[in-house]
Amino acid sequence: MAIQWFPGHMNSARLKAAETMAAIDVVIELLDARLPEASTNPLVRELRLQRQRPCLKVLNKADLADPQVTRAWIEHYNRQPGVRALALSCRKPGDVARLPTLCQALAPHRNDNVKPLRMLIMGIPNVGKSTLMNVLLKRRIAKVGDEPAVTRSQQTLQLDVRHSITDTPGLLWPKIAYASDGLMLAASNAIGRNAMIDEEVATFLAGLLLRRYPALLASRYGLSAEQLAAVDAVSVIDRIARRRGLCRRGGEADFEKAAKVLLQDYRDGVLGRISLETPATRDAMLADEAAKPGGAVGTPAGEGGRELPAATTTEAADGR
Ligand SMILES: Nc1nc2c(ncn2[C@@H]2O[C@H](COP(=O)(O)OP(=O)(O)OP(=O)(O)O)[C@@H](O)[C@H]2O)c(=O)[nH]1
Ligand SMILES: [Mg+2]
Repeated sequence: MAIQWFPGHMNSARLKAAETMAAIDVVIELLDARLPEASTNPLVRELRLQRQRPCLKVLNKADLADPQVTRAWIEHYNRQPGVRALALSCRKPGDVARLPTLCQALAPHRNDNVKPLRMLIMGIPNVGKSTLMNVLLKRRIAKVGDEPAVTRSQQTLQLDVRHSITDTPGLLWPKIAYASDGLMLAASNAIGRNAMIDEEVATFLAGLLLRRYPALLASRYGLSAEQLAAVDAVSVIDRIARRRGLCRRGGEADFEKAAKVLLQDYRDGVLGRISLETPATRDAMLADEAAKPGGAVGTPAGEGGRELPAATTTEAADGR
């Protein structure tokens, strides 16, 4: 089942963001470092290109992502003309504090009290936009929470006389083109609970972990490498249920509860540092999709294309 979630408040948030875009200087596009392309909202790109606003791509939650893969993503993005990217974690306030300077480089004309730099934070739900704003402000002004759609309206605050920052509600888009993107977004808690089926999302996640991070699965759930080598995604969840004593009446494994355990463990980062996609897996997915009968011709990972004002960039892939 294709995952889609575009509740009414997102449509009004999109219209409001389009309006605000006229009165800001730089977009801080927050992506999830564990799934940078799947968490890239085409609406954000469309809105900022309409107004020709420069953009800093920030791969947030880098503390949860595989550092080697994050490094590959940063190199990948920074190779593209007009794209500036860095990775960070809101858990490291020192890294976040560098953002105004990096944004300033993208809009060098906005650099005094008369023309303060106006930054707009945009991104998918639950990616850490409000947390980022609170860290920059060094105050808990915006409400945050580990669920999608916590912020429902825009809020602009003055960082100091030279900088203002606007937090926006998380935005998805009306049609997520690739099923695996919907599943990655759902696994990472960017999709409303009613728009997904935990068991389906957890089965996708288990399959991905089995292929890419079997050692992390083995150590978290006390399964041997041999056991894992012989099972599929569904049986991984079954085994988690049995290891954790999650049973229904009659002794049958409680698949639903075990699915929730796996999803929560991934979201909390207790499995270890995991990236759901790499530049190479992204390209392979797009090639597969394009080869399907009637399949869309995929754009390669990243946006490519336009020249934007040059900025100094830093590559803090570790994010811890
Ligand atoms: N591990 C980790 N967690 C983070 C980071 N940044 C934010 N979070 C957590 O992510 C969750 C969502 O944060 P919010 O700031 O509410 O996210 P948001 O993008 O404003 O979400 P919406 O308002 O729903 O669109 C919270 O539980 C934060 O503590 C980070 O860099 N690392
Ligand atoms: Mg928020």
